[in-house]
Amino acid sequence: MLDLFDLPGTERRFAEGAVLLRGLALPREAELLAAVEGVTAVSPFRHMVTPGGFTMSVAMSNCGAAGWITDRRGYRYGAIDPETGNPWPAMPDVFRALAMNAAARAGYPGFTPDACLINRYEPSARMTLHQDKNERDYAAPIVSVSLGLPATFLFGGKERSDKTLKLPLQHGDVAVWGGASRMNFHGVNTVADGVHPLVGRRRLNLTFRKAL
Ligand code: MD3
Ligand code: FE
Repeated sequence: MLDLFDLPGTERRFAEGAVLLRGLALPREAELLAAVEGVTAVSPFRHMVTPGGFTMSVAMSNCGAAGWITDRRGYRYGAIDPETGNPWPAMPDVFRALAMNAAARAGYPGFTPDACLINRYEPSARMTLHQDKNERDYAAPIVSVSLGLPATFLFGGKERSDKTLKLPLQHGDVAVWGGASRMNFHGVNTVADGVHPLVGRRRLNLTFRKAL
């Protein structure tokens, strides 16, 4: 449902500590996409395996000092891309600048991300409800940037069984998750088929974290 609060340039605080900045990434869309291509040319997208043995439908890569990984041994952050054996690519300046600007607007002026997880959803991919618990410092917020195909984001509560708010996320939207919302369950509904004029047949999500 589109209303006045959902137009580009608006800011909506929809939960304690959670702020949605509609369209904040739009002025930098081309540079952001070029930076995703640069990172994933070095550390390609891959479908990781959960500790339970399931292959994720979302393909992932990382940049920054640390990257999020999962395999049969567990979930964790690491400095080395296990696929290449090399450090993750450096965080592009355009990534860091956007994340810091978004965090400052949302009330977190000192946020300096050291990890950026890049999620790629092709149509039919989804992310089931989970909490982000692998970061060392839960006082730091998480900043997320959505590019490409739209998706319905599910924002739950502190328990997996709590009811979820459905939030449509579009190309260019940025969200900041801190304070009381930092440990809420969240996920992404199955992405519907489509083609975005700039990004193609996929949704990209950048999540910036202070992991170390
Ligand atoms: C709310 N990614 O990578 S980003 C993830 O769209 C993840 O790819 C989703 O959840 C995506 O872990 C959602 C928005 C997000 C990220 C972290 C949160 C929302 C959050 C942490 C706490 C609460
Ligand atoms: Fe998450």
